[in-house]
Amino acid sequence: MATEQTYIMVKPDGVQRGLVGEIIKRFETRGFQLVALKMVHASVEHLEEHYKDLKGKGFFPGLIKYMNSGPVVAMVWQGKDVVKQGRVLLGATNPLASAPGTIRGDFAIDVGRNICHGSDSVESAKAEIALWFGQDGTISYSRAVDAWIY
Ligand code: FUP
Repeated sequence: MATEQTYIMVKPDGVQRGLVGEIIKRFETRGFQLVALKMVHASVEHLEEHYKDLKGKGFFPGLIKYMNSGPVVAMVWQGKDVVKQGRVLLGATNPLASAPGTIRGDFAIDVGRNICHGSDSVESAKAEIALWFGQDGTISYSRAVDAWIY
């Protein structure tokens, strides 16, 4: 059983545009397992910690304001190579490079309104899961369907 985990988040524009179910569906139907989920209106401090690597970038204040503008859906997905595969499902950050068939390629045209976030490495996934779900943790459960996925 693959136990790699990634942090996936539907951003405020994804929630407002009614894309939560669509994004969950793409991870579920690919075969990944949902092991944590919550809706949260994150504080500025929490979002500054999440995006601390981008502090100093010109778009940082706007990014924090946008992310703080409404609730997000925070999730942890588990499965084989889920960190890299999650990024593939999301599509490229640059809208000009996000291919049709990916979430961003199908639903976003502006880098500042790109509807979803996914961890970019196993290390950052661990840090992001701890930041967003540290107090709650994730759920461990078996699925009969995994025998058909792996
Ligand atoms: P990603 O890992 O795909 O979320 O991309 P980054 O970590 O490089 O950027 C985080 C977020 O910053 C992006 F989702 C959108 C925002 N951003 C901008 O608003 N403008 C930019 O030029 C680059 C990123």
